[in-house]
Amino acid sequence: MRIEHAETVVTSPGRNFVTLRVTTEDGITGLGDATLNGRELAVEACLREHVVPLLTGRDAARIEDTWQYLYRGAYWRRGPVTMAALAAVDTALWDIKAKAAGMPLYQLLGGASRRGALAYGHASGRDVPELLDSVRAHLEQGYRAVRIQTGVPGLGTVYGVASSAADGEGRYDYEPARRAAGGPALPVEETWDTRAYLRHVPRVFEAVRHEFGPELPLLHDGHHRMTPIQAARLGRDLEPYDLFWLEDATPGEDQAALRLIRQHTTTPLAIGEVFNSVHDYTTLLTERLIDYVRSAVTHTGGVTGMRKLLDFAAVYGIKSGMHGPTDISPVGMAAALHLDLAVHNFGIQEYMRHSADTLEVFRTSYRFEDGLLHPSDTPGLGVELDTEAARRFPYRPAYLPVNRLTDGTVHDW
Ligand code: GCO
Ligand code: MG
Repeated sequence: MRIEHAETVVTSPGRNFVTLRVTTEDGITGLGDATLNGRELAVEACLREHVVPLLTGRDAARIEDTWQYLYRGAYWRRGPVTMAALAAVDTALWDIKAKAAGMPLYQLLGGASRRGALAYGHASGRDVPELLDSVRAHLEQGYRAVRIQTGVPGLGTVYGVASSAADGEGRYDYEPARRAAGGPALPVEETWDTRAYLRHVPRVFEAVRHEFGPELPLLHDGHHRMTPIQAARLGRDLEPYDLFWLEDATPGEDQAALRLIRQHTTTPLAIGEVFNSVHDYTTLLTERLIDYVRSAVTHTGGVTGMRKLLDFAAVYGIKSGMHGPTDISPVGMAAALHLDLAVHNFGIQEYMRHSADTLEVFRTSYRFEDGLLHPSDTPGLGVELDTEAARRFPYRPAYLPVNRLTDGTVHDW
């Protein structure tokens, strides 16, 4: 099963995606997601210029060897660009292996450990009434867990709040990567005030629990904006509302910060969507400072990298909560779902529905039923790329927002 060729496909059906397509001599194709929001072409160039030339003629079946060859062999390790490129190759090779075996990927990962993966959706509103409507709409769509984000009084647009109400098919326009209106493609700038946020959030959760009762799993994303002591206070203030998790309370690269938060609160903690390797987690896991790992297959060296991370987390009783916003392509989402179904330490899966245009380019087979996601029994990942459709949506530069404090200081986003 030699690799005959590999190519990158960049397409923008509503948002940008980078996909690697690997083809073997016997005509089997595999797909890998290499999308890095706002830095898409850096990964595309890394693949095209430095990685794809190494693939031709390699044995597609030797996945671990190829992973090590690209990881160790490059000398320059880790980092989001490198690890997204590696992820795309790795995921494509798993897709090929599973197609060659005539099995859905989860079977090669050990088979199903559960009926399906509990998914959470993104409920949001500019104010509390709008948020409550959004939670209701998510429950009607079948979600059995929801993330709660709202606007903050006195601030303008705030991270995680959809910019429009749901469309006719229940999809929300939640897209953080945008471009400022008019002029060149520059990031949108937002204004932030942590004290106003800390005063507001507990009231929001009080309203949601009052309306929907104690059972519904509720999540919240702090998006790296607090100091450790602020995060400790928020975690403590939210304890009466029994969160499923508080995510990214502080900037992720400071692992020791989580010690302080942990000392003060029993609110479960999740972190890791901006991490790209098991080595980013060593303190967090060995000291049991978190409850869920948030990495994505797409940004963590693929199925192989993610499996290594999840097995390490399992030793400490820590569960998965894989990153799954719409900037993870349907290929990356499918790869996550196969792991979700197979690993023992599954926790929850983030799931936002992709736009109709995206689903025209990426033909998926995964299903969302009764709050659970299933990757389907289609051999491989179960996603096909329609290259004709992809060509109709050319790349369009867009950036994640820049966040500033009210005095203009650049703050974490
Ligand atoms: C999440 C994330 C996303 C990220 C986005 C950046 O929890 O889903 O925080 O909304 O901001 O993926 O590209
Ligand atoms: Mg997040």
